[in-house]
Amino acid sequence: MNNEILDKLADVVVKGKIKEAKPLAEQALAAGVDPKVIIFDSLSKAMGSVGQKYETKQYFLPQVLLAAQTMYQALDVVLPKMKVDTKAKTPGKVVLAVVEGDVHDIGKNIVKAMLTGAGLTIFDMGRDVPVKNIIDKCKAESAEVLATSTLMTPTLAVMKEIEKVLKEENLKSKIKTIIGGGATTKEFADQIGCDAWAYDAVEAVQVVDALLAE
Ligand code: B12
Repeated sequence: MNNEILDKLADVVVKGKIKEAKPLAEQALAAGVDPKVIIFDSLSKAMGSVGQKYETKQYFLPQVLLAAQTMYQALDVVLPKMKVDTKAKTPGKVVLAVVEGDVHDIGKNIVKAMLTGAGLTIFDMGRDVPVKNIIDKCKAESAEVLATSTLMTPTLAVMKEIEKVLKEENLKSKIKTIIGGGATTKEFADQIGCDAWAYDAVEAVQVVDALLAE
């Protein structure tokens, strides 16, 4: 029964049936499905198949955009209900942003919800954020962690630039950095001198907590 709702919800996202997303997400919650299961086993998987359809040219940008909007309709009801089991052991301030040149923000917003749920203070700068604004915010808030994401290969260069500026301004000892998003890897994070990398929003909570404890 629950699997049926989750499959239906995924199908609604893939097909961009925007009006059906909220009621179905509410139905899943009412049936007692864990919000994390809805997000990771249904919604995120659906976006994965949307991505595949885009790659194989079955879908074009308008369909991808509609799917993203449909996912956001569901996230609107699911994210506020999410309970995070791992509470951060150390309190801390985290600046979060999608780097300049990239507008993909669904994953970043899931990360934000998880980190907030873990009890951390998040300064969400949104998407397509210039390096200078990110660095200024870190300084203004005396943030302990800077978390950035990108889903696109060309904008990986911006992450490298962020590390360069942090080094030039002698901020590396004050601010720990973590990156994530489909275009990033642990190897890339190591290569540019980033402190950490996380695969998904669940791992992000554990890794940020570990960074704060250092
Ligand atoms: C939805 C989508 C869009 C939507 C975005 C809507 C929005 N508000 O986000 C729209 C239609 C706007 C879009 C536009 C474009 N897109 Co697009 N898009 C996608 C798609 C299908 C899904 C992304 C998604 O939301 N996934 C679901 C979320 C939940 O997953 P996620 O973001 O990966 O997040 C998880 C983890 O990565 C991680 N994570 C995420 N953020 C962070 C942050 C931190 C700090 C940490 C630790 C972890 C973390 O945790 C998250 C949850 O567990 C992907 C395909 C794919 N396979 O990813 C292509 C994809 C990312 N897009 C792509 C491209 C090329 C574009 C365009 C350039 C297309 C164009 N020609 O205009 C534009 C980009 C414009 C720009 N300047 O940014 C390419 C990128 C290729 C590359 N490697 O460079 C992809 C991979 C598709 C493809 N195969 O070609 N896109």
